[in-house]
Amino acid sequence: IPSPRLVVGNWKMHGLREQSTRLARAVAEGAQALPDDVRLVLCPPFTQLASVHGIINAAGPAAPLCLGAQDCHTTSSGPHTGDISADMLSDLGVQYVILGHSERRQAHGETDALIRRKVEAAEAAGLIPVVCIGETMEERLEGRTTTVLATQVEGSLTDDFSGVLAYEPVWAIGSGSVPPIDELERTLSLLHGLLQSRLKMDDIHVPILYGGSVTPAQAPTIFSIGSLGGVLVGSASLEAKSFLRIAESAS
Ligand code: G2H
Repeated sequence: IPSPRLVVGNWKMHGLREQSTRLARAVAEGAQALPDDVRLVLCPPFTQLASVHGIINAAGPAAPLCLGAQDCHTTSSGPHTGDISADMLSDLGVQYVILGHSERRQAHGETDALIRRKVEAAEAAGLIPVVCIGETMEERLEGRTTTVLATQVEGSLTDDFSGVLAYEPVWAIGSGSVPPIDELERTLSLLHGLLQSRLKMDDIHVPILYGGSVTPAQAPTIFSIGSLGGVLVGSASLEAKSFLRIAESAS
């Protein structure tokens, strides 16, 4: 079992000040009781990063809490209206950044090549990229899952990638259904193999997370896969109790 296991909360575009503060405080309080081998990463929208950072700081260095963002630009500064760079995130105390989420691939036309440039920017700024990949329902039904994942691993990672890979089947996101556990197990070993052939390093340390409709009820089954590095949680991370229950089953 990879240690620590990561439980990443992707808040997406949710949370005004009061709600975000309340959520982060409740998670920080509950996190004190978590075992040592679990690490929580809170990824609020850009606007709430500073206040969530304050709450994580107040919890103290022993708390298993980190701050993450949901995207970054490919360059460190410049004439890019509305964009946020990895350096700006790092300057705010951010440690992780989600890149290539399927919602960005779909709504913003993000390609593997663009995501790879974002990964390079994140790495240069000292952030840990959490790169999302996953097949759509159409691709799955056509039996193209392996090819799609291989293309995404090939195109969106750097040669010496040492961040985190998140497998998020697009059809499972926000749908309430997760892949059958034996299928998920097979996909994880496929991904381990793809990483071995993609990365130009002898020693590969890339935790693989699962994301897509992770709930407290399903978490124990998902975490029963020994090689799983953690989970990426969307809607269930918006409620402290459910997020913490998921984290409890990671150990
Ligand atoms: C997948 C996941 C978090 P949810 O997007 O990245 O969201 O858990 O709501 O399916």
